[in-house]
Order: sequence, then C-alpha cells, then structure tokens
Amino acid sequence: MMRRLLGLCAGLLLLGACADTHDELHWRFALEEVEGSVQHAYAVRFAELMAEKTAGAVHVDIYPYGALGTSGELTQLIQNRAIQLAFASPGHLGTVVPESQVFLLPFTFSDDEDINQQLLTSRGELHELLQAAYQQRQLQLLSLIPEGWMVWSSDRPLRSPDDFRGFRIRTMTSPLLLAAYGAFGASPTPLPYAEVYGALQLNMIDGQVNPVFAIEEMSFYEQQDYLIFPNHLPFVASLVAHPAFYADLAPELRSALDATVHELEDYIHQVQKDFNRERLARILERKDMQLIYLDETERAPFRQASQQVRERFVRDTGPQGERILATLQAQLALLTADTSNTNAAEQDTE
Ligand code: 6CS
Repeated sequence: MMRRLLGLCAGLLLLGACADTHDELHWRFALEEVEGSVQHAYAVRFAELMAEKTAGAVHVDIYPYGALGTSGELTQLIQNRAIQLAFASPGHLGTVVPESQVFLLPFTFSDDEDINQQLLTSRGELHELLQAAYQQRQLQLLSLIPEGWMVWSSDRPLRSPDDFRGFRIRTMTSPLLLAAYGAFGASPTPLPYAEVYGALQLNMIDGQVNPVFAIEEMSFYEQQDYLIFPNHLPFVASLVAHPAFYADLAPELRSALDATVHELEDYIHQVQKDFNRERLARILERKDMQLIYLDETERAPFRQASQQVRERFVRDTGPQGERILATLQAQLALLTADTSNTNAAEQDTE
C-alpha cells in the first residue's frame, strides 16, 4: 500500500501536483526541548516507528527547541498548518487551551507516578473532554507525555510558604502557574524556556521549577545551590497536530500514527524515570547541591494553598473545566483504589 502511495506521489510530482502529499510524507515535528531531552527521545523513537510501520513512506524531520521558536510559537505553527507535529506543554498553553491547565494544579495528582501514568494513557471520558477543548482551538490532542516531578531549584532552602516570601520564581507562561505560585507566597515571573539561564545568571530571578533532567541539560543548576523536591506536580506535555491533518490522513497512515503513539506510552515513562535519576547523579558529580525532600508536614501548607488554585481553575474555565477536573479526580480515585486492592491481593498470596 505504501509503495503504491509513493508511486502515485512520484507520478503526480512529475505533473507538479503532489506538493501537499509530499509535505505530509515529510512530517515536521517541533520540540519544546533540546537534543538529549525527554521530548527528543520521544521524537527519535517516534520517527523510527513511523518509518518502520509505513515502510519508509513517512519521514519525520525533528526540530529541537531553538530551531523554530518558543513553545507558544510552535503551537501557532501547528494551528497554521506550517508543521505537522509539536509538543505543547500545558505550562505554556494556558491562554490557548485554558482547560489544559488542569495539568498545572498542585497536589491534585497521585504521589505514585505509575498511577498518574495510567491516568495520562487512559482513553476514556477525560481524554474525550480534553480532546474537545483542544479541537475547539484547532489542535488535535494525540498523547499526554509524562516528564517527571517538578522540582524547585533555588538559591535558598524552601520548606514553607514563609520561605517563598519575596522569592522570585520563574514559571512557564500559563496564567494558572502565576496563581499557584502566588498562592504559595512567591513572586512568580513567567519567561520562555530559553531565557531562564540568563535570568538566573543576571540575578533577575532567584529560582525556577522544572524536572531534574531539564535542570541538568539547561545548566540551571550551575546558578543554584538547592534542589527541593515537593512532589506537588508531575510535568505533563501534550503532543499535538492540526485536526484537519489528522482527519485527512490516509487510513493506513492514521493507524500507523495511532499505533506509534500507543507504543511510545510505556517507553517514554521509563525514559523519563531513567533520565531524571541519571541526570540528578550527573548534577551531583559536578556540583555540591543541597537536596531537600519535603515531608508530609512541610507539604501540608502548600497542599492547603492549592485548594484556592483549583477554585481559580474552575472560575477561569467554567463548566467545561469543572467537568474535566471532576472527571480527572474521579478517575484518579478509581485508579488509586484499584492499585491498593491489587497490592492487598498480592500481599495475601505471599
Ligand atoms: O520550563 C519550560 O518552559 C520547559 N520545560 C520543560 C521540561 N519542557 C518544555 C517547557 O517549555
């Protein structure tokens, strides 16, 4: 089938009529992260699997961060159909798809990364509601990708909202993050990813928040003394395309894309775990950073402050956002109960 498609395209190209088809067989995939990142590992494997599944008919060209623009600009390139695939993190998507900010709500997810991963990969009501919100804004949600726990990097210890007073923390640009760090007592400063290192170096900010692998590969740790692990929020990225690009794909290509995205779910979860563990070791080999793991008592005031952030989310996103949050919470409760039952059953048989 793929050979026939290519043969047809080659014939039409001679007639000068296959530019669009040719473009779509060379898919441009833009990343919000540099080479060596979780998103890059995803894209490299994605390209391999698409080539395998289409007998080489689809060639994926990867554009790491910096090649095409900021996260917001990549989303616009998708909406304008200038590129075929991109990552769009809810951390930068808040003004485009406000409902995606459900993934920015602190202390809403499980402390167990594997349960959160089951939530991200489930294709039930939550996915459908999010898909509708994305499609309203000319985006097709293809997958939700885990990238690890958000970690605070800082020039001082941060154990309580009091420690956050006057602390200038760089956040991604979604409005809800400003509300969250405001509720924690900090002074949030939204900036694009590429500007964070310089802002730390020039002392325009005191810290920032990202998974460990990103703190290592963007060298943020060089300008910081503390890494603080509150485990308040997993970093989630969404993989997007234009809805018309997806709908217009030949059925064989759409099946190959769907299968690839599905196959990458377990793969990328393991990659992010490995990257975050290995890069922490790499940071500590290079610099004597202080690591602080918040305990339950220290997490409690942040957990309490997070309630007002959920209320703000519901105010900002209305009934659609409220339903997304309620569905997410209900699904997490079910997944948590299932896991406890499985663990209890396993203990009984031991
Ligand atoms: O902090 C940021 O802006 C970025 N952090 C990561 C880990 N991925 C993409 C995002 O743009």
